[in-house]
Amino acid sequence: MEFNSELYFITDSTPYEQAEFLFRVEEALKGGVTLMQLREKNRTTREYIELAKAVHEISRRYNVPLIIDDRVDVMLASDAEGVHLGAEDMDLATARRIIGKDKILGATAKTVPVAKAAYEAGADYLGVGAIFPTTTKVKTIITSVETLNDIVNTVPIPVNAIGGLNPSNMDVLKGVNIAGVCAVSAIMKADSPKLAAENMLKKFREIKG
Ligand code: TZP
Ligand code: MG
Repeated sequence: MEFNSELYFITDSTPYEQAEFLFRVEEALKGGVTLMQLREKNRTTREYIELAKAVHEISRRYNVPLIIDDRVDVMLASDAEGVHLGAEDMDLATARRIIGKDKILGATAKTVPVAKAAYEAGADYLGVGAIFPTTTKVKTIITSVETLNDIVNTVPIPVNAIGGLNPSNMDVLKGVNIAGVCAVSAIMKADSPKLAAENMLKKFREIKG
């Protein structure tokens, strides 16, 4: 499936009531998010699927593909457009076999060998980071811009930078041929997720020249 990862918004519903969360998701979509991921770490399977269906109802109205973090079953159950898998999730080749060739398969990579292996196992895009320290709850390490650049120059699939990114620090990515940037807090926690998304996309397009 075709997708544009220029502005990849990753959600964090933890601080919000569901209505507020869904409102923020829709505002972000109005602001120009091109790809989004539902990322839930503390829900039951049933809750994760229900939330995925609710989010998918909104994202499809904006023609923005919805990626589900960690869980192939939740992706299939909500008919979302893709799934994002890391080192502790289902292996990519198995996931590809289950989801078929039309769904989007994303992977996390922090090193060149992992990036190469993910591409070879069938990943459609890579998320690389954290570029900056992040306040979002995540098990991660810092990935240098140099490693990001090496990964971009090694794999032929789109690569997105992630981790602590916002319009005021994205200049470090200038000259690196990334497909896009990912953001959780810069959009999710903004006073206006719509404005935050607009500013982030504008800044990304500026640094891409
Ligand atoms: N993977 C690496 S950093 C990160 C993930 C999921 C979190 C990014 O969140 P934020 O708030 O944009 O720093
Ligand atoms: Mg994961």
